[in-house]
Amino acid sequence: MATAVEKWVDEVAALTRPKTVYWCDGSEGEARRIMEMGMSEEKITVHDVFSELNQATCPKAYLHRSHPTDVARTEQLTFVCYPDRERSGPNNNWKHPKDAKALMTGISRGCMKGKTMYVLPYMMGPVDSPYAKACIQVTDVSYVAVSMRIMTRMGTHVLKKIGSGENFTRGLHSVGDFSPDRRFIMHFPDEDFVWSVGSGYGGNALLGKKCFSLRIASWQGYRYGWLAEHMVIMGIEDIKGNVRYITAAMPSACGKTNLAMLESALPEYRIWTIGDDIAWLNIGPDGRLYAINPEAGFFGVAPGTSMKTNPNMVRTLKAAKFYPTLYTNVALDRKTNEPWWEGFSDPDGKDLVDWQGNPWNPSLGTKAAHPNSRFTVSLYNCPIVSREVDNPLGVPISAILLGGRRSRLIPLVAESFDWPHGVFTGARTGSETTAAAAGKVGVLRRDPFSMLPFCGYNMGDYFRHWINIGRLCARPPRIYSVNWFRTDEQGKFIWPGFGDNARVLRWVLDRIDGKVGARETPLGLVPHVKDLVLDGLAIPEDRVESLFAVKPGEWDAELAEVKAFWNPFGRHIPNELNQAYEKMARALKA
Ligand code: SAT
Ligand code: MN
Repeated sequence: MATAVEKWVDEVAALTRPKTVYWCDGSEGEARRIMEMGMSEEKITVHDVFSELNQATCPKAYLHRSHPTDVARTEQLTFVCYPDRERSGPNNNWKHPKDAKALMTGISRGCMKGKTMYVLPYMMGPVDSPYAKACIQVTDVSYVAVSMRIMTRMGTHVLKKIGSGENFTRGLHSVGDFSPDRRFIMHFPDEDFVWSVGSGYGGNALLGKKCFSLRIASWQGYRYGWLAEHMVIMGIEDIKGNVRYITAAMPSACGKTNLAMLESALPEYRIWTIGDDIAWLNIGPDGRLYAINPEAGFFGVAPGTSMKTNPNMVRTLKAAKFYPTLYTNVALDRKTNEPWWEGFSDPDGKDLVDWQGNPWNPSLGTKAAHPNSRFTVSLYNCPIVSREVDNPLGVPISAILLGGRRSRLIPLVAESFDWPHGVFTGARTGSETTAAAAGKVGVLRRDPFSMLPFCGYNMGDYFRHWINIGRLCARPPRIYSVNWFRTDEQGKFIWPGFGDNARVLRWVLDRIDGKVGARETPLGLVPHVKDLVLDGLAIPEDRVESLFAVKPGEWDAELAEVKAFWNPFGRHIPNELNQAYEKMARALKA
């Protein structure tokens, strides 16, 4: 008798008509064969899907050039499909599941003709974790198949786990003809199903990532009492060997990866990385919140990554452990056959071609690497990977950081008065947009909990769910807002960021340990500057003070924007948030 997995794969093949159906076992030998195919038989426009990079200096590394119109997430083409429109909320594009399926069936008919359909069995989360989920994705692109091997725990063991049951998440992916007119990323949360056609880009195509582990999983979490979040998970070890764990939410391309593997400027602390993008948070038997990383790799932004900004990531990329490491849409030095991007090193003396393969030099005034160029590399390559990374129960969380990219208004760090106030802080967060999504860069938009593009249901209900989780936790973590991006009158960053962010983490731990006091502001509790360890930093004290300035006059527009953002959610916004809003507005006027 055919299993539910086999039946579904047959159904998909009957619709999409691939030349062959290939069931992946997740082994390295198989990945090598798929890479070979991507270097010989398959092309995207004029380029092979992969080309080999310098194996002496970049072991196991390959370059991928995407279709030039397919370089970032396309939020306008991303839908969640519930029978009831209100369920999806004003934060999502909506289609009725019936209409969405009719549309997708039309554009998927025969879309894999002449191609191989890869069947990928994978787990999101540590294989033996009660919180992990078994998934099956099909795809017609070698790049996606190999990326999924890096980003998830993939292998035949997952088929064994599913057995003849129906308890698995399905992902149907095809690049179609790459046409943006026939590109859709459709989510069916009630069926644990994602259907994506027309894009090979990370968040649109690696369906275990944003599509399942955030959009669909957030809906599962809402129903079953847990949280799926766009968060880093990291351990901070002090000089005595105590390790405390925190999570941190930040929008795409706002430094999550750099934070997750930060090299501490304070020698008495060291960091252990668990994840750089997604956290699943469950309430443990002791009433604390426990985090697992559903992923097994990093899909990080290349530009700006260097030995100075993120030495542990450079080491991760050079570690010759897990096969392979992929670079997507970076520039290439033809002299050395090494990848290159802005901020990595001096371009002088290199023979560079840009991300599309055209000769490039700085005088052209263009970017050599695409601003959203990426690397895909295993978590197990990371020299500071935490030994808890495969712990099936996850790690207990002491603090949650909520960040954004704000040149003004938002202080370097502020502690929330209590859990509901923390939820309010998350719900009012704004951030300046980045190249991680198609559209304009640098415009301020609300991005509550950095989840605006990823919350798979009505975000008002999501805020209420957050409030409830705090009630259900006997020992909830404290919540902090952070902002590394405040600028001065000249537009220069005031705070150095990167390894110096350890100074902020230290204050957070000192607060949790009751070692330091704080100053009350309308936004929350901020540090007395004397309590920040600033040795070795060449910033005058008044400049540090300016990171915490709350200038009431500046807040009128911000308050109005928060209201305007919340307004369409109507009765879904919990009362606690309206009360916290009024309280803050009053305090800012006083
Ligand atoms: O494109 S991804 O969604 O995978 C990465 C990101 O934008 O955070
Ligand atoms: Mn992300």
